[in-house]
Amino acid sequence: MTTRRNFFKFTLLSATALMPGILKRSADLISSRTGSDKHVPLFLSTWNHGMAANEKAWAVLRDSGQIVTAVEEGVKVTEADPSSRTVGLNGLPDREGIVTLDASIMKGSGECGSVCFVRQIKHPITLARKVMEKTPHVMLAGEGARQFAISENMTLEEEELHPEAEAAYQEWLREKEYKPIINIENHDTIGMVGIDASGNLAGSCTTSGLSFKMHGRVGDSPIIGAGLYVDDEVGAATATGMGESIIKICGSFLVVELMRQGRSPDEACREVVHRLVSKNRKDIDNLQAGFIAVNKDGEYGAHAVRPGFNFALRHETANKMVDSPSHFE
Ligand code: SD4
Repeated sequence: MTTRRNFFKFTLLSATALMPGILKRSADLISSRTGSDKHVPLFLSTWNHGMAANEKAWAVLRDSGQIVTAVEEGVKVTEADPSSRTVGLNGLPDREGIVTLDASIMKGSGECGSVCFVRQIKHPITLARKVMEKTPHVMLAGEGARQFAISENMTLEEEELHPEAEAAYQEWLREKEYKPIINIENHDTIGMVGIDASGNLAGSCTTSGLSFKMHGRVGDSPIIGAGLYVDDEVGAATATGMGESIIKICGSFLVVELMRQGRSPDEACREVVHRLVSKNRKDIDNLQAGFIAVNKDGEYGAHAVRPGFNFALRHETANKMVDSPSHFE
């Protein structure tokens, strides 16, 4: 089990690694193999909102030693952010003007939980964790998820669109065109993967999904293996972008399985994006999707369909945004 000591064990390890000769030799070895350094603890989160989420996750891991709590608390920052139109209840609604949320959480041991098509819940990631820990199930949907939240004494929020979401919805109603927009505007899920100093992994993923989607539409984010997959023996991956394209290839599971076969996180993400492109030829001009991954050694990587995808990286010596490589230039 992860303990607070595990977090600090890392500091000792990094201090050792800072011995000049060792650092140089191991850095050369690693970069020739994968292009990414090894770091534990480490957090990766999709898009710019990942910076604040990683910061929170880092502090929670430091204070609690619990990697699963860290990835839950990290993405809760985004879920509660009033400026987010893509995560949480301030997100853009579906075609009926209703915000419906998807979220999942997974531990490297294989335990997982998720909720989809859920309304009025400020922190769907917490509800997903409750599904994982308090039910014999993996996934609860819609009204059933809401009823479970009530039974867990979670507060139901008023269904009132954020004024900016309301304005965007009114604008959309004028044309009622269902045409997903590439990148930032329409694809801004937060997916986070993390590893502690002992190699315990966890991941979380939460979203309001595609804006103006059909009522009842569920994306990849709450589907274990599509939007998120974690295995302590191998690594963890999460996805963002057009959920339909990610579901079709079991994207995050595939990233982890390719790492199991020996690919670096970078190589695995690249190969999965390649697969996604080849299986989604019909829609490829209108879609973006991206993956981030970490392996059990603390190497990380990412790849996207097209430029514009970035992710937040947090480890002992880095706290920054990184631009992902992409299939198309
Ligand atoms: C979905 N994958 O619902 C989500 C949307 C997304 O960044 O990732 N936005 O399809």
